[in-house]
Amino acid sequence: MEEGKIVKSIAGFYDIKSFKDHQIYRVRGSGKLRLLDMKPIVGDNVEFEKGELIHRILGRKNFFIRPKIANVDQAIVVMSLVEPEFSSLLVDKFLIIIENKDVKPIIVLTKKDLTSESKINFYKEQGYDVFEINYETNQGFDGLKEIFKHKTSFFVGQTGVGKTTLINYLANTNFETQAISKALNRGKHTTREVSLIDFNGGEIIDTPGFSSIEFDLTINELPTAFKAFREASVFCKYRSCKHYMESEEDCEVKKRVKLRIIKEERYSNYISFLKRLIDEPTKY
Ligand SMILES: Nc1nc2c(ncn2[C@@H]2O[C@H](COP(=O)(O)OP(=O)(O)O)[C@@H](O)[C@H]2O)c(=O)[nH]1
Ligand SMILES: [Mg+2]
Ligand SMILES: [Zn+2]
Repeated sequence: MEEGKIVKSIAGFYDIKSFKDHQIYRVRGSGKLRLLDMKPIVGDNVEFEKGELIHRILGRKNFFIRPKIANVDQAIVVMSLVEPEFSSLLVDKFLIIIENKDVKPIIVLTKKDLTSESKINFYKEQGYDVFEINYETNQGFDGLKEIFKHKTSFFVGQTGVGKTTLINYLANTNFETQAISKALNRGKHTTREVSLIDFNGGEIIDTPGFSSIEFDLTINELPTAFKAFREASVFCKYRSCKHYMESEEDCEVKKRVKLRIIKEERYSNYISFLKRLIDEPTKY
């Protein structure tokens, strides 16, 4: 028996990179695993037999439902300053999902060449690692390649923000970018094959065709999902404080919003997530 990491999943078969010889072996998922309702996913560390079967999935440190990936160290949240229009609500939606899983987020703001707008300080002030990149002037890239060292990273962001362009730039790959004009793409089959690519001593997870990640938070998780809220909520008077109702006195989150430690805009994004979960607890 050998151990390795699933780097690709193709219709019931898996490509596994052996920890021993670093070669790729194609194997099937075993029937036993199927009965256990444990489907191996890209990023899983597994016990396998060469050319045969996956026998066991080793412990997952985290996983995402859509795209299906496991054992992620960090998520690169890509957002354009323009085209498509910048949205702090969308960035916060990605951040709250990622931070709830204790995965480190890194924000990359693109299309600086098209605008004088800047959002770098907005996120720096909130304690994030953030890059605002300009391919025209080559500004904003300092230290960006280094963050990938020995880490498994994936990219998230809506279509058109420049995820593929960034991956190609960093990893010298040649994945197909998509001009915004959707008409050209109509009827075209878009691949959704998730795979791991070696990069800078770590791995980048390529998730083509995924423009979002599943909002899998419950209403009980939401109040402590943002790292900044999790830290504050320790000091809220009520243990299950949702940082929202009038009746929730001595709420540290509300206090920190007043003191501008937590940004007003972040708080109102939080309230809108909360309200949607209250209205439709099962469906975001
Ligand atoms: N002007 C400008 N265009 C960009 C930038 N990044 C990406 N693009 C363009 O935006 C479009 C979408 O990029 P793509 O990488 O396919 O976005 P994805 O859907 O997030 O993978 C393409 O036409 C890219 O050439 C940027 O920083 N500045
Ligand atoms: Mg793309
Ligand atoms: Zn509170």
